[in-house]
This record gives sequence, structure tokens and C-alpha cells, in this order.
Amino acid sequence: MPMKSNILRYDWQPDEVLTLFHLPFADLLYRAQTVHRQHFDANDLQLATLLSIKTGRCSEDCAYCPQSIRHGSEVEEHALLPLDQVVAAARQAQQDGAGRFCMGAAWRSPRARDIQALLAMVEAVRALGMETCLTAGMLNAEQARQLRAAGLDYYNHNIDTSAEYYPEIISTRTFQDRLDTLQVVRDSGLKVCSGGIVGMGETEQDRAAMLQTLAGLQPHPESVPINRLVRVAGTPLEGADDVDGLALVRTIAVARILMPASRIRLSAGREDMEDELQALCFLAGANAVFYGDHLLTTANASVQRDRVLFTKLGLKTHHHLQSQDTTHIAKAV
Ligand code: SAM
Ligand code: DTB
Ligand code: SF4
Repeated sequence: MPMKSNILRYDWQPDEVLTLFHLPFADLLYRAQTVHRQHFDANDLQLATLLSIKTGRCSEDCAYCPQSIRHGSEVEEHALLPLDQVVAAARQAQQDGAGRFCMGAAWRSPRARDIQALLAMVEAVRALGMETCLTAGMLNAEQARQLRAAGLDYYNHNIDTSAEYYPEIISTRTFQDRLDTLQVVRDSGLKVCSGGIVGMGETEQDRAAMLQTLAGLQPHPESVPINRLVRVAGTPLEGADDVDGLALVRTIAVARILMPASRIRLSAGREDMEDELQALCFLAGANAVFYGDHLLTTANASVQRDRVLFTKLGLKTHHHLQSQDTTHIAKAV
């Protein structure tokens, strides 16, 4: 395969993506590192802190998720948080060094009155000088437009897995519903954050197909979270098999090669990863993480531990405001 370094492609074919997955490990990492360094400072790590602004009692049946009302997981349920609590959490995240604040709500989609409250949260967090991200389920065009106008930078909406495997994981909505919301988000001028999960019993072919779908979006999602399944008691996937760490590294490397100018986020699952595995993920092209002691309902690698790790690896974690976004540079070449 020729090295098409600076050209962003949207037409990766399944056999090409699988060929990448099957490269010798050193060749795959070299290739991922090479494109990574063409588009980013390879020692730079973007930090985003998550807050669950509405927790539990979700009508959807996503097999991985402890917040579904259909599963027996125990989560600390709460309705939409008041504005002051959200702003206080954002301020704390900023003091801890996060540049982006991601608000997550356990909804199939927001209702009209929820949107008003969300707009106020976005405005207040943006006013702190942080980048804002929201994940709140399916959106219509008007909702996306309003959120954009309030200063929302990113909307997260994961495709989670391949189109083929999706019905095994979620029955209450379709893969096409996900793609439709991603299109609405893109059309509104919001930046797109979309990725998926490894460790749900999917095949390598499913991982390849998931990445191919993401890389077929034009433009590519600016952020691509790769989560390793957090197996939560009470969910149908609580007993899922372990994911081979090197298979996770390969998934990240292929994501980096397919979407060279996107932030690839090593997302859920870091709490029980050794430093060495995380370092390999960064070498493979991951250049963003969730930072903070909690994800949404589960624990993240602690801030204290992360600070030690980032120092050991010499990672630079200064704030990334919009002006430092390099996507436009990549597109211009
Ligand atoms: N309800 C909205 C939705 O589904 O789009 C937003 C919140 S939902 C919790 C956001 C994402 O978190 C999911 O799409 C999934 O990728 C990820 N996620 C949820 N539970 C997870 C788990 N146990 N392990 C890894 N990722 C998980
Ligand atoms: C993403 O891809 N992962 C985050 C964020 N986007 C919203 C969520 C991870 C959730 C892990 C399980 C939990 O804490 O509930
Ligand atoms: Fe609800 Fe989102 Fe969890 Fe699915 S992933 S059950 S939509 S909170």
C-alpha cells in the first residue's frame, strides 16, 4: 500500500483496513507514528473532563450501559443537575488542567424543556474559557442549531460498533439513527465527536468496519473516542471476555492512520490499564484522554495517577482552545 501521507481519504475499503490490522506490529506502529507526527506534536495530549449531568433511568437498551432502565445495574440516579453544580464542576476541571468539559445525559434524546437548561449550561461553561462538549442522545436540526448558537463546540454521538454488529448491542434504535444525528450535528456547524467501544464480543472485522464508517464521514469527526468496555455488574455485557491489550493498540493505530488529523481519544477503560499499555496507545496515535477521577458512572484513572504518568512520558497537557485546532492546517496541505 502506498503511503498517502497528507491526503485525507474518505474512501477506505474493507480489505485495506483489514490489511492495516494485520500488519506486523512494528510496521503498524511506525506507520501510525509517521502520520501522527505529520499532523500533530506527538507529545501533546488533550484533556477533557466528563460530568454526568443526568444519570440513569434511560429508556434505551444499550447492552454495555449501566444507565439503561432495563438493566439491573446500580447507579446513583439523578435528574438534570442545577446549573450552579455544573459550573462548579467545570471550574474544578479547569483548575485541574482540563481544556474541555464534556456533559453527558442519559437520554434517548432531549425534550424541548431540557434544551433550554442545556443552553444555559453550555453558555456558562464556555464563559469560563473552556471548550464545551455534550452527549445527550439523538438531536433534531433545530436543537443542534440552538446548541451551536449557545457556544457548544463538540457533540459526542458514538456509532459504538459496526453496522452489522449494532443490532446485537442495541435494539431501541438503529445504526442509521446514529448516522442521521451525526449528519444533523455536522450540518449545524458543531464539531463531531464519534467513536466506539472495543470488548463487546465484536470481531476484528467489526472493528475495521466501525473505523471505516467513521473514516467515511466527510469531514472526519474531529474527535474519535475509542473506549475499552467497562464491564459493569447488571449489564448484559458484564461477563464479556477480556480484550487483548495489543488488539486495542492496533485499533487505535488504525484509527490514527484512517483519520490522521483527528484527535483519537483513549477513553473509557484506562483505570485498569497498566502505564505501559497506555504508553503504547499514545505511541499508536492516541492524543486525548478523559481526565478526572470519574467517567459518567464509573471510575476513571485518577488525576493523581495521571499526573505522574503524563510527567513520566513527557506529555504536554496545556489547554487546547479552538484557536489551537490543527484540523484546518491538515486540510490545507
Ligand atoms: N445517552 C447518550 C448516547 O447514548 O448517545 C449519551 C451518553 S452515553 C453513556 C455515551 C457513550 O458512552 C456511549 O455511546 C458509549 O460509547 C459509552 N459508554 C457507555 N457505557 C460504557 C461502558 N460501560 N464502557 C465503555 N463505554 C461506554
Ligand atoms: C465516550 O466515548 N466515552 C465517554 C463519553 N464518550 C461520554 C463515556 C464513558 C462511559 C463509561 C461508563 C460510565 O462511566 O458510565
Ligand atoms: Fe441511554 Fe446512552 Fe446508556 Fe444507551 S448509552 S442506555 S442511550 S445513556
